[in-house]
Amino acid sequence: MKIKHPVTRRSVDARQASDQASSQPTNTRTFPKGFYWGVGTSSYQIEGAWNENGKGVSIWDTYTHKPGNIKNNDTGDLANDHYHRYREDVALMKEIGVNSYRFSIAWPRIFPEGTGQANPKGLDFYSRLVDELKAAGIEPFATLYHWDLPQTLQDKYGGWQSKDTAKAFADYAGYIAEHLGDRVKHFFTINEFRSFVEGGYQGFDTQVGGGKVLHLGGAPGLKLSNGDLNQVRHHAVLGHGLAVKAIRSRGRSGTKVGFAENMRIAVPVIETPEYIKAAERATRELNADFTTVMLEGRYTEEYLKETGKDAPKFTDDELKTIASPLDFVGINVYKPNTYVAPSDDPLGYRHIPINASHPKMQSEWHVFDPQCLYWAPHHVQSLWGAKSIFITENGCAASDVIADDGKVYDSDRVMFLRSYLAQLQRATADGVPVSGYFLWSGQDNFEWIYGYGNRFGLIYVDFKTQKRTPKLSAQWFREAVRRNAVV
Ligand code: PNW
Repeated sequence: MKIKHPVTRRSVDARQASDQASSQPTNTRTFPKGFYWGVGTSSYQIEGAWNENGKGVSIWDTYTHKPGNIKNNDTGDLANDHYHRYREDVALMKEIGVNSYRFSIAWPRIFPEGTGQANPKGLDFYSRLVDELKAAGIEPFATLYHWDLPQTLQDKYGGWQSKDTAKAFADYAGYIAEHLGDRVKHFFTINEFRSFVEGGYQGFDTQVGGGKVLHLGGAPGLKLSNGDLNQVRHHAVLGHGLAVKAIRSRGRSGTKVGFAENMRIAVPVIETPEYIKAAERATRELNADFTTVMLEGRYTEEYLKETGKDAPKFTDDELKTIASPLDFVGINVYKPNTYVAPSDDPLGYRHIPINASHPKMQSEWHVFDPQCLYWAPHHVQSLWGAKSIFITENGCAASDVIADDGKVYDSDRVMFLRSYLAQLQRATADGVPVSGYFLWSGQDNFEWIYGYGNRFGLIYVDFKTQKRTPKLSAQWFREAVRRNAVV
């Protein structure tokens, strides 16, 4: 209901102010000064050039070349041809206005055999990319492992089944810090421990037509027992810790390092202190194998009890290495993993089922709830006292098409970003130290076992012609970045 006021000089001023407000909202949700706004990609998903200029074969080259592993038998052989088009891609990012970019380095481009002789042409590509970014005013954030392990290390050691792979990873990480550390100040060691370990070393079976069962997951396509899988988890976090140490000793003094994990997120059903405590406890236990051990230097009692005879074998020294001090914590946040309520049992929480009608984004795993982007960084601060947190991935797939006017109207992605980012802003307003946000993804790309069907980009890519078309969401994101606020 509108309330009428007598027209006085004062209310006229007020009316003018409110007219302005309607065209330019004044209650925008502003992010902290110096906030990093970026987009993310990974080497195998965009680069292509899988066998050019001395690059070694990666486990994803091997895996995608085997028919039946990937939807439509898509491969990353060419992908977005970013290896040759990186200048155009940096220019497109500059147009969106981002001040940072999270990309990953393909280990087999640098060390074709995983260890030993470096390939100077591999390093040269990333060096040129970094120069191009810096010239465009975009801060480079490099991920060292986004799943494309050199095939040689798979053949020789069984990949992450062996500590030798963790050691080789640290050598490679130190080499990169030494050679790019003059211009790259931020490194993420490993991307999504859980995804590549569980997908690649155990995977899952799925029924296909004619009673046939298909084994899916990702490279290297193994099917290990639970005990062996837990040992792989341990070697992955050990690799992270060894890499942190190598980066500290071989990088520059200002070099900063952390990890990027898709931690499981428990959301309190109701925001009361009891529910929030329950959600924190659940988040700590649900991530016992990766985030918790990296930030606490111990496996929780509950994890060791639950895994029993399948628990990983480890030493105290290894735990110390795994929990090497970090400069920031990176988390990939897409969905809540569970809703929880307080409980009287010793764990202090219970899971609430997610209703079958709960809204989802296009990916069948993608439960929609913006609250997770509030609670994830909140838990990381309250559980582990993190001083700096990056949202290393957030975004969604959508059924994007080129409209008759040549544009891409991804209204659902705009809705997704607006509502998720509003919750992230709420966290920063509450004092949660979030330093930056990387939207997944800068462009549509090779979405692992789903091939090119699942489009996550701000920029639409026609994979036949390599034509790039910024979507409506790119326009929306540009405005958010420009105002440093959710609009
Ligand atoms: C991440 N889930 O994977 C990866 O880091 C990216 O390479 C990938 O393209 C992106 O997210 C989109 O999928 C995920 O089931 C895989 O919740 C699975 C889940 C989340 C992220």
